Amino acid sequence: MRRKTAFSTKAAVALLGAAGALTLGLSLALTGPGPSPSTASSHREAPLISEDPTADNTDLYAFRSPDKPDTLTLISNWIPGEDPAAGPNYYTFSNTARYNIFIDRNGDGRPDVTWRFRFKTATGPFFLGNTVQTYTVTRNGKLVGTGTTPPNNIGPRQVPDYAGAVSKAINVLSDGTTVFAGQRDDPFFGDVGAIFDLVAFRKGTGSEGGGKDFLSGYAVHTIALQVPISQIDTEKHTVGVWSSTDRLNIAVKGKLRKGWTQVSRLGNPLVNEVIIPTGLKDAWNATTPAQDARFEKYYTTPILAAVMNKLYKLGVPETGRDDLKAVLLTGIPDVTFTGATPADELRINLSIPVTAAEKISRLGVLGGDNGGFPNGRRLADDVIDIEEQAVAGFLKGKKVPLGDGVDANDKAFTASFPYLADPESGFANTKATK
Ligand SMILES: [Ca+2]
Ligand SMILES: [Ca+2]
Ligand SMILES: [Ca+2]
Repeated sequence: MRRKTAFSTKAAVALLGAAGALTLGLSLALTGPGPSPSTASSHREAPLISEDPTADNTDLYAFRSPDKPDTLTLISNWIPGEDPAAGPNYYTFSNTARYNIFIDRNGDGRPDVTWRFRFKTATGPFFLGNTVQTYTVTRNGKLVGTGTTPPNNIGPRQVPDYAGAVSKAINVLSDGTTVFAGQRDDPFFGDVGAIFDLVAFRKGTGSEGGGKDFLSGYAVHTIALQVPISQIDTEKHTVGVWSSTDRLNIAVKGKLRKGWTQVSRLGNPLVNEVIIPTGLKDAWNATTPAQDARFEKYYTTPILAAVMNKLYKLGVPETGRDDLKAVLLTGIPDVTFTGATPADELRINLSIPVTAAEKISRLGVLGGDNGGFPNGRRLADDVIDIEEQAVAGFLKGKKVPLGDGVDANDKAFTASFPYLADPESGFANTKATK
């Protein structure tokens, strides 16, 4: 689902008319330039990766840790739409993939720090799949530690103390980085159900609540890192982050490729869904940020802007969108700018302090809160609303209160690493209505 994001949004925008009286939704899925419903469901943002969910990045977060502001927390999630009750072979990381998290410190779109994870699963008991996995972590090719995931939250008989199992799974690598890997509640939130019903007429939808969180009750697999800022800081203080997944010896367009091939990547949320045309989505997943110049025109002439105008006559600027290029490819001037090289990275200025709790805006920089997206991304940042409003021209002075009506995650985040909520238990089966 995702966003790379949660739902492939190509989707979806719920609009609240400027006057506040009329609520509308729209689905790009049924319009000319967007993907067709058959090639993109609510859980997959590009045709190829939709067939390989364990390699599918869903969301990436980067923020100064509120309880330890001298560290940067990086959270990368994989495997969209995990139903915690889906046994007996429950969701786990793939044992045949490489999971990567990158930091670019000099703005060239190439990694300067790379953490790489490989997982192993022992055979499970009885007829059940084993959800406890061991893993190795390398940093720039050198082994920096090993770890064990907690089990998935299958139910109280298998895992009586889930929070305790999670605490035990947190450990510190030899490079000083704190690490956690395992199942968590999906922190992404959005009203995908209404969006894909074409016309989202839920009462109050828009940027004023009233939406239904499609991702409620679903889990993801998380890799979380907490890195001392002193290790990665730079003169300009801004670094760029992205994550990716590689597969070994796979066929690409019917041809066997020897060695590792990147099959998924994620920097800023929703880029592959909203910005990249359907025919190029698989190619985008296979390229690196250093190669993003080839996609620049889709940022400066966004398809979504044209669709907003076609359906709702909003007068959104359709061309010359240097504002979107800055936010997503080179950084915001004087805040997260990293140079002329266009690269889809989640940029964060490490000198900007953690926002005080009472001043946090879910709209981040658009809400006057520079501690949030697109200066990094916090778990509670409402990136659907932010990106819809940004595409509509917020940074060019055209402020339309767009949103999907879901303003927060279904579960509260925790106050310490890894911050994500426990997944619902499979036994609780929260999505069943009877
Ligand atoms: Ca670099
Ligand atoms: Ca959730
Ligand atoms: Ca929202």
